[in-house]
Parts: sequence; structure tokens; C-alpha cells
Amino acid sequence: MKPTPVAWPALSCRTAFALGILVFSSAAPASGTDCASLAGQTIGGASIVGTAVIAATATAPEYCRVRGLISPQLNFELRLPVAWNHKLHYGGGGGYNGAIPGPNLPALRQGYAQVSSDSGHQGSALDASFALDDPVAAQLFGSGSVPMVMGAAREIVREHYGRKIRKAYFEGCSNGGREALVAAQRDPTLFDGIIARAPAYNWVGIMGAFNRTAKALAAPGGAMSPAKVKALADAVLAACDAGDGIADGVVSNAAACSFDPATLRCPGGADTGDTCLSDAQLAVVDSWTSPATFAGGTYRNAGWPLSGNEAAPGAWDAWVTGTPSLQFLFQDTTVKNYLARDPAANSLAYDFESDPGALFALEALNSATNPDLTPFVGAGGKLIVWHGGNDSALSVRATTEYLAQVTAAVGGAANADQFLRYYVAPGVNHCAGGPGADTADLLTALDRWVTRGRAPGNLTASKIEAGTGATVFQRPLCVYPGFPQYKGRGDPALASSYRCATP
Ligand SMILES: [Ca+2]
Repeated sequence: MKPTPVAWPALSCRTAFALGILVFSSAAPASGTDCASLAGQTIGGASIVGTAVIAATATAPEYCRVRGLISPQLNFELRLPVAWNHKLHYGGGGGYNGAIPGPNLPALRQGYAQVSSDSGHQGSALDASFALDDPVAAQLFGSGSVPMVMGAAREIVREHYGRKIRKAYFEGCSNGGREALVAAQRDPTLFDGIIARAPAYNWVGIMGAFNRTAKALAAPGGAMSPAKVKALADAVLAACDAGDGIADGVVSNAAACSFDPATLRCPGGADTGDTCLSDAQLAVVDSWTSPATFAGGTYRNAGWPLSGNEAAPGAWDAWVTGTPSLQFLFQDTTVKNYLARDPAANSLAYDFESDPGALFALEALNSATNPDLTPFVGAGGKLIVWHGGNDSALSVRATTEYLAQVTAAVGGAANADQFLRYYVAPGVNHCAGGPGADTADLLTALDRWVTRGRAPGNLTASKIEAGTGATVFQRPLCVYPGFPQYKGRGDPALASSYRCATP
């Protein structure tokens, strides 16, 4: 018997047109509440104080911008693209936060709903005065803001699109990298995947190391001119640049670089010119490169490697030897507002050993030093950590040290391999910039890992020309401890001319 053909109703032109409108207009998502109608509502504990449809530009798609407030002081912005990929990207802050970071454009272009916050106070990223007399602000900055904003964001996304978030990722650099590791440690089920770049995870160790080096620079004869910094950097390059197979101005095989700054000592240790370092300046370099420990080793920073790119714009000039340097400013506001708790305190006279209780309180609020990520692993989380090899703000060595602790805490390298990838980008400054290849699509690598189980291996990093967006050169971005080694032939600008070698 012949089956009766099923007559499907023909889709009318009018219906198809209407569906098209439903799919492509932000004014009317397939179900849920349109952008304008979200305004004034209270969703997920947040008051939506305003919404706007932001038209597509050359760099971002059309999206609904939602501004929210979680009373009394936590402000956030959620961007809801018309073409949503059913996932959410949470972008972290920087420094002491104090403003809502702009949209993460790569995430928005990939269709992510995208959220970020001021973390509970308004002000300069260099100013910690919020922490002096506002314990709520201090707690929100330390760890409280991300889970609160996530709770609201999940509900607002569901209200707008009429569907739940399928996957949620956190990505941040510097303090945003700290926020990433805080989430992994303290809220292990909040995100399916986390990208921690140049994480400021050891707040006491960092600030103590900044304080120590600031004191060395302020000591008689300690100041270092740009010419002195260049002499130091050039000497490191002369010793180590070619150790990766190519003299390209970047020491990629950093593990094999052992340069003794004492070879630059001026005759008699006095300051006799720009091509040598006095004893006071060598003390600055030693303060920078050696581990800093406090309270009997309870708090620690591993010290920084000499990279050979200390003289690159945005490196030591910004962070270490400039006047005032960012390093000085961060430790200064931290001493005044968290440790001495006195806005008139002189940070260069403050002794980090004078009040262990103050160090403990600062660590408890802000640090992400717990290496036991087993709850995060148990929840299925994946973690990608990235650090620039020429980071003059936060030590790549400190990050390496923490990840070794994580590896031990989860039972060894084979276990860590199941959820953790670590990449070091040679010659890259703090978060971005510097002579190295600083741009890589870690978000796509993370998403493939989470959604398809495809664990990331060696990736590709690019150096992008500011302004034009053109790719200047590429390198492999090697899984640590690998480094890009030139094969000895082929265009040095192409990643294919390098292999990821093990030191
Ligand atoms: Ca090189």
C-alpha cells in the first residue's frame, strides 16, 4: 500500500517575511522581552536603569545595551547581540577597577552576550580609597561582584532571548586575571571555562614586591635613566636573543637565558655613565629579579625575569623606572588604604613586616592563591592561563609558580592536562604590546574545549599593526614550557617557520 503523501502547508511570503523580522530585529526576539521593554524592570536582583539598541559598526554587530544596578553600588553593562550564540562572556576589569570596561569586541563579534561591571565603586583604577571606609566596596572588589553580576546577567539574558545561557566564560587580564582565578577558586560552578591572562593573583606578594623595588629606586643613586634601562636590555639581548634560533629582538627561550647584571657594574660601583650600572642601580635590578617574601614566606612574589625588552615602550618606563611609575602608584594606594589605613601614610617608609594582620586581611579580601582547583575541575571547568614574557607589571614567574602548585594539588601533570593550558607569549608586555606577538584567539580555543572536547594545543599568535589592523608577523603560541624556535629557514614573519621546542 502506497503511503499517503503528507502535505506540508506552504510557507506564505507573509509568514516568511515575519520570521525574517523575528530573526534579524533586536526589537523583537523570537520570544522574550525586547530591548526597550527591559528598561525599568527588576530582574535577577538588578534594576535595569536604561537600555539602548546600539547600531552595528565596522567592529561590532548590532546589540541591545542594558545598564543595570545591583543596589546599592554595583553597576554593570550587559550587551545582547541580535545574532546570539547562546553563550555569555564576562569581561574582567583592570587595576582597582572603578569603571565599567567597554565591550569585549571579539566576543561580541562571535555572538556572545557580553557583560562587565565596575565591581562596586566608581573611581580611578589607580585609587584604592574605596577600601578605606567602605567594607562593602572592598568585598565587592575582592570577590563579591562577579557572582552577583552573573546572577543578574543570567536572568536578563533569559528574559530578553527567552532562552537560557548554554555556556558561560570569564576572561580577564591583570586584575581581570585575578578575578578569573578568584572565580575558579571561590565560585567553581559559576563558569564553564575561564581565561586568566597575566593574573594579579597574589595581591600581597605583588604589592610587597612593588614596595621593595620602589624603595630601591628611591634610595640614593637608585634612579635609572632610560639610557641605563636600554643598556641593561641590550646586554640581555646580546647574551640570549639568538638562543631561540633567531636574533629577532625577543628572547623566546627564556629558560636558557642566564645573564648576570653584575657584568654591567660601573668601575668601583659608582655611577660613571649610561653604559653601566652603579651598586645602587644593581640593587634595583636585584630587587626586581629576586623573590620577595613576607611574614616568614606566607606571602611571596617570585621576582621577574630579565627579558631583554625592558626598554620597550610600556615596559619599565611605565611600570618601574618612570616617575611616578605604575608600580609606585599601586603599592602607594594599597599601603594607604588597606595596610596603614591612613591616607597620609608614606608608602616608602612602610614596613611590610610591621603588621601581619593587615597582610592577612588584604590577602583574604583580594588574593587568589589557593592552588586547589579540584571543585572547579569536578564541575567540568576548563582553564586557559596566558602571560606575556615581557610583563613589567606582573611576574610571569609568579604565574608559572602558581600553576606548578595547581598541578601538584590536582595530583600531577596528567590530571592538570585534562583542564589546564598555560601559554607564555615571549616579548609581550603586560596584557598586550611589546615587540612580541600579543594577539591570540584564546576564546575560540576555550569554547572548542568546553563544547566539543577538543583540548587546545599549540596556537598561533599575531602581532597586529595599530591603526591598520594588518598582521605584521606571527609566531606559534606554544603550550608551556614550549617556546617558538626558528627552524633555520623560511620567512621569519610566518609561524610555520618555527617549531614549539622544549627548553
Ligand atoms: Ca630571538
